[in-house]
Amino acid sequence: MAVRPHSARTYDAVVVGAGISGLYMLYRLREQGLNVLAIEAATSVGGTWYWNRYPGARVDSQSHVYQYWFSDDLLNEWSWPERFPDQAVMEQYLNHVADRFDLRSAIQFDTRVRSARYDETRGRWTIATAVGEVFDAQYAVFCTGGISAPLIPPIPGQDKFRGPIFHTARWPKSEVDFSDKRVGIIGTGATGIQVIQSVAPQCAHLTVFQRTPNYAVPMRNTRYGAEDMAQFRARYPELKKRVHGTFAGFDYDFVEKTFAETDPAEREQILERLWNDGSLAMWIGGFRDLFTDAAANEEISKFVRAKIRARIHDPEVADKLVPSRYGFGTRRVPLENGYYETFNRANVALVDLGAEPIKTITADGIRTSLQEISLDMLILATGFDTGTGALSAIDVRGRGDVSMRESWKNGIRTTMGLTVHGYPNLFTTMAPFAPAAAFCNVPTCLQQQVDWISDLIRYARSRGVATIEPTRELEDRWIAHHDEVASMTLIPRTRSWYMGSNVEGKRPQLLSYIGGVGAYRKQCEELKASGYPGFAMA
Ligand code: NA7
Repeated sequence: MAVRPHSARTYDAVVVGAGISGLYMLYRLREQGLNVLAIEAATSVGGTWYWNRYPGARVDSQSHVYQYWFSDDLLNEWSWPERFPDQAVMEQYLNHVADRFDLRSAIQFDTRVRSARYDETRGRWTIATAVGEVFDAQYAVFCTGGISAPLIPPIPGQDKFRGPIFHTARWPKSEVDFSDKRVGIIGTGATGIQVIQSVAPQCAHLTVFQRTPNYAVPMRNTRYGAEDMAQFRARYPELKKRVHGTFAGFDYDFVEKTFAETDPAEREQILERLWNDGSLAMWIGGFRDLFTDAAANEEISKFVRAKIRARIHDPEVADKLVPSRYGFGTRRVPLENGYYETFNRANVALVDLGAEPIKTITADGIRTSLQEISLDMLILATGFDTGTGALSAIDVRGRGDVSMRESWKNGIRTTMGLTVHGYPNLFTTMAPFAPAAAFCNVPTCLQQQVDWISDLIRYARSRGVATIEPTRELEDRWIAHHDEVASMTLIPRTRSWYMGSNVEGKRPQLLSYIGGVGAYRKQCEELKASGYPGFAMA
């Protein structure tokens, strides 16, 4: 007979992670009377906004939608200083939430979860940490983030380099001094762009190592005062509903007509308007056929390419920086502040890794196939093992001792990114096949996912149900639907973290659901309203 593990601390639920979704999950589960512990690897709350403290880190969503909606008091008392706040403000906000709702007392910090095993006889999870602590819980809820497992590129020689090497997602808390330093940055994604434009004016010399150029859109940031906040507060009741119904969880949505249906003069007008908005609306608030019609996508790409080219002085540098091999918006569109002008500076050099790949890191810098570049400091803005990385770092075993990480090597499986067949009473947020990070203003999706999971747990408990598990049929149906929607778009044609193709050996598969936040939510709500068909409850 299975017994409760020796010396285990017992909870109704263990939540792993204290970022945006972990904090909210803790709040919701505690609200319904559960005894909950949250376990967090960091020394404090914040998740993404705790770890990513590199220079220039800033949110690409407008602050008035990048927030929690569950408390009117919180909405009324918190004032955003800017349209696009920086990391420090985001971290302050999440700390404020943790304190305001007394969440910290239920979080064990500095603790990394190593394994989670389902005990079929008892219908409970045994969760063990890296230092051997053991927790026993009915529900295991993984709020481990979709963009949280940093990717260290397999470039040889990293141990030989004499200077410091920083990954942007493991940036030190103490200030890094760039003055008099020759800095190298590998990576030009959303993170690389922010760190490049911030470090260039502070250092002696910067070399940017670019594998793939990106289409970035100017961020038009503004300061907010009391009047702006009063206007937003008046709109909050409407906004909190609106964000759940749009394509990408923002307050804006696609324009009505497709690019193909719009005449050329009007297209130009719309594109200029979107460009001048200085936000992600240029991408997910414009023409919907950007994602599905190669001809429309090419025309919009041409518009963006011309905007970028006009800002770069040296035509040869422009040839390297302007993307030509894939369409605008088929990988994440970063926002930037003077990124392209950075390459007009005398102290900045661009190395095109397509023409001269990195051979090795040496004691003094980086050797490409054509040259040796001397560096004092190296920054890796090389991204993440997205979607699965954080979950696969934990040895999760469900019914029959089946390892999630092993079975996912043959193809990822989830039911709507919220639960997994074979893993009863296990829930996930920001996992593959829900509309997370790639196509969603993250807090919108995370709050919807947390609410749905919390409602399901409430439903089960109110009926005396001990275990909840999606059926294989429901999961198959969801995966088929997810794949079908993905195949109707241009996204799978481009190599990016969206497809997991930034990780060597990872099977390409669109990680985020692209059917739209509103459509996804509707399907979740229908399941809930009809008593969760497709879920085995015992
Ligand atoms: P991304 O978008 O995955 O960008 C990583 C960058 O690092 C990208 O330019 C990569 O080139 C480059 N990279 C990765 N590995 C290598 C190697 N081995 N050699 C050279 N260059 C490399 O990560 P970010 O952190 O910028 O952003 C992730 C998300 O976080 C972002 O989209 C936001 O939603 C928040 P590649 O493009 O793969 O050729």
